[in-house]
Amino acid sequence: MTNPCPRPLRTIHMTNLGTRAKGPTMMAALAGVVSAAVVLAVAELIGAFFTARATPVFALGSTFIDFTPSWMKDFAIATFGTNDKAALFVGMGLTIALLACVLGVVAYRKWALGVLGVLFMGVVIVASVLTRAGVGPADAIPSVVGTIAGLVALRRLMVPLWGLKAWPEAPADIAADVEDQVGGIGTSRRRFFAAAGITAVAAGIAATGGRLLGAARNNIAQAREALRLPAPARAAAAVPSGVQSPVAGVTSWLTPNNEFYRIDTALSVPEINIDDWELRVHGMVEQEVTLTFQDLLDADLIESHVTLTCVSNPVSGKLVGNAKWLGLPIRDVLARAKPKEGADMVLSRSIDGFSASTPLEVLQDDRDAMLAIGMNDEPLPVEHGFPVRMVVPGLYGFVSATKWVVDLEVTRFADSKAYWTERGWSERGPIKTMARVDVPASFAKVPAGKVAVGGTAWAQTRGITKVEVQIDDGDWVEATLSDEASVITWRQWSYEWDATPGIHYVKARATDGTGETQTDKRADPVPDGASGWPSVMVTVE
Ligand SMILES: Nc1nc2c(c(=O)[nH]1)N[C@H]1C(S)=C(S)[C@@H](COP(=O)(O)O)O[C@H]1N2
Ligand SMILES: [Mo]
Repeated sequence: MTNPCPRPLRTIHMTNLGTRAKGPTMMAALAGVVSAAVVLAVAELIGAFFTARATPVFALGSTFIDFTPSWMKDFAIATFGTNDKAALFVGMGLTIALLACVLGVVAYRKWALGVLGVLFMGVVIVASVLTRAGVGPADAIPSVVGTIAGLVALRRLMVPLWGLKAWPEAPADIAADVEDQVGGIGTSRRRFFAAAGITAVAAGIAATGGRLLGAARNNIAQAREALRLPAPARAAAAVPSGVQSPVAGVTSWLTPNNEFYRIDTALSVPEINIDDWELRVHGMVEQEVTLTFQDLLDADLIESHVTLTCVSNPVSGKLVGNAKWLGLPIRDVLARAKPKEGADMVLSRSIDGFSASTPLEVLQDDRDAMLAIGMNDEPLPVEHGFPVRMVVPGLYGFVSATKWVVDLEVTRFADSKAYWTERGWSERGPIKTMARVDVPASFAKVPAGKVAVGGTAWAQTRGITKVEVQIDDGDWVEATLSDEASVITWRQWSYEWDATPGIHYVKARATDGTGETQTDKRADPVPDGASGWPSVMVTVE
């Protein structure tokens, strides 16, 4: 007996009608996400043969950073701290996934429109790659190939989905052979999920492979390990034995490389082969000069302890560190280039597009501004600018300490603006006199009686001549200064506090070599550095 409408068919048909809108749409969205993963993974794989900055993930991330308003950057740094880059990648990943979902659904409903959408995304990716500094037109290849691969993947995933769509809308077929159709829809689903799964795994393998291959090919870490630094023509002045505060817990006077703060706009650390590195000195000069890394190795290098400070460092902050640098005095390079009359600034550029404006005279005076290749007796760590960076005593890093430096343009403040100046920060950045209380830590609980207080203070190029401590609203009392190595390094201090039970505030302030005492006027880091007295709350029990 043939039943014109067997129950299994109705059930399946109804189920399918119910999920027709939702099921395939969700699957189309998934197809979009998998295809986006293919775009990025294939670009990553092929990108292994190009500069790391040519991969879409880093290019998009960097473009995003460039367009982020500074309040949002400040918010991100305040909220996520040094995880701000991780937060950016997560945010970017979610945005890309969302867009990919939409594109998947669009492609499912109207293939041509989906293709247009994917191509548009491809153009956006290529544009963001090509606007990175130091990339050539060929660096678009990974993104272009990635986009094509993504389109192919999307097409392959759509075919079984369209099969699904056709089923409920093809009653003639159903009537013809119910069993087959039931098998058909199951096969379509299975085919889709199998294809999606295989594609996702392949994308994962391609991305991982790309990473490994890229790392192996550009083995900058290995080149760095193999590099032997020359002895300096002028060694660093001997460091007095008493530079370290006797108070346990005060920051180490010499900051180890792996504890040195790191601030930069680079999402992927630029990878520069020492054989490829060149520094061009040009602009308002009598004589253009080009230096190779070998030129630096062969030159008369100097060694000097210099404390670097970030303009973004809040009062009591940790974005400051002290290291021994080895490098070529920039004044020697400028002496060869012979700046022309009227020039008052050097715009230094890194390979990744960062730039800093440094007053010309600061690079010519005797403060030992240098093109550094060594940090604490090692080649520069990659994230601190390998192979060459600038180190300029007395100025915040954003206007002086260009890492991965490749270009010095002698110019005028009136004619050129540096990276952060274009984003609302000042064009010059002398370091403000600042004291920091390291011990006791903020919110510490200490027993009543003698409590060791200590910290550090800096006023590079002026030096620290006095640090005072104030408990609550008491009198300012002079702390004991540790030995001074030089006016361009920080200076530590200590103080013995007779602590009574209760909640207390320990404040500090420094006086620099010009006799000026650190201002109590609170200022935010923007535009030219934070000011105010550090204050630590301590519970004495
Ligand atoms: N190429 C490049 N150099 C850069 C930066 C950057 O973003 N890119 N940041 C500057 C800033 S703001 C500071 S404070 C110092 C920090 O140097 P460090 O990371 O070695 O501590 O580097 C400077 N040099
Ligand atoms: Mo900075």
